[in-house]
Amino acid sequence: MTELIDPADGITYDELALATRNRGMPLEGMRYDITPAGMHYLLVHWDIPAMDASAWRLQVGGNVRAAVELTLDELRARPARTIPVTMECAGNGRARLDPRPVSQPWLLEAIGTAEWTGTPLNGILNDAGVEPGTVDIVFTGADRGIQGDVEQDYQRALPLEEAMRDEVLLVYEMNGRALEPQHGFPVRLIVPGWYGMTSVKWLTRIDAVTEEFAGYQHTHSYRLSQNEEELGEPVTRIRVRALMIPPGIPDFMTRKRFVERGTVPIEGRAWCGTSGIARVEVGVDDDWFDATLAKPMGAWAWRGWSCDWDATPGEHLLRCRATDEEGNQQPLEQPWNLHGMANNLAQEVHVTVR
Ligand SMILES: Nc1nc2c(c(=O)[nH]1)N[C@H]1C(S)=C(S)[C@@H](COP(=O)(O)O)O[C@H]1N2
Ligand SMILES: [Mo]
Repeated sequence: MTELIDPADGITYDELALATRNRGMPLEGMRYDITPAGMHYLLVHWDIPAMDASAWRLQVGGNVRAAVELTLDELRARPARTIPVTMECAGNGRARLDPRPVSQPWLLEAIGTAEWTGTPLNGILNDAGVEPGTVDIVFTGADRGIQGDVEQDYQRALPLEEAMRDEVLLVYEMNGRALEPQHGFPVRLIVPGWYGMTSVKWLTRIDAVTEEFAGYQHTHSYRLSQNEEELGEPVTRIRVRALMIPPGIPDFMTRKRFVERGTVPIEGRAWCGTSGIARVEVGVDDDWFDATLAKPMGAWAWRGWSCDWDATPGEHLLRCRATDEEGNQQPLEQPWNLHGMANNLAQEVHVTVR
């Protein structure tokens, strides 16, 4: 059962405990093309497992011609690729829902862009020889815990054709350094374009399976459902979203913003897991105008945008919304689903101009 809370009742102790373990990226971190590792958002369902790099082995098996076992040195000796990837947690924005599903109470900060270095998964799958009849590739992490009364290893799967994409990597470096413990040391999966739950950390096993994987993190979680009875569509790729760096200076307690009248530069980032960014608009109260898009940093990374705002004294509501190349646009009204997933409501920033 997903517990739902009236926002008027405030944040619960359980949510606070999750929020203090799982940090968000302060939005001013969007000033960096590549998020410093210590600023990248973090989501750990249970505990960070103890990993010993010299004892670590990756087992590749299931419906394959020849099972493969790799040490860290063997993995690192394989062809390497480095790509910038924007990752977002599927629960980003959950804390604004009414009623609110009790889970990690993200506002907007469950994002980050790192340069990930690793070896393409398809090379390893080809070495093992995925047999006909394979439907899904299942990834197992070393962490174990209980969710919804079910004790489980952290497991997520990808359809075979998604797993074979060239940009799906088994990574051992983030921003040019060995992964930190909380980000999946020694090796994690990175699936560009998909919400973060797919990028399994502390990877230990990869299995080819002949039936659609029905683990807890697929059937009970990461679904877009309206109630407990409905299974709902699975959560897959990241929906289009833009965020701005809140301008001016904040109030410590309320985070409300204060700027001086005149020209105020506004900048931010926009990203989408299914296509490119076609447009970013900035809203001042109810007037919307186009921002200028910066050059893309890569197919899987966020894109910078900026504009100037002629700020007039008084209270203003700033918003931004992106549109992707397929015409999908962020909503201005809050949609709702039971687990608070794949939310991409346009950001709202309240500013006082002095
Ligand atoms: N093994 C394992 N992998 C995991 C998780 C986890 O709890 N255990 N959390 C997932 C979720 S929900 C997200 S959003 C991303 C977060 O990656 P990060 O903490 O490196 O930002 O990791 C994913 N991979
Ligand atoms: Mo997540």
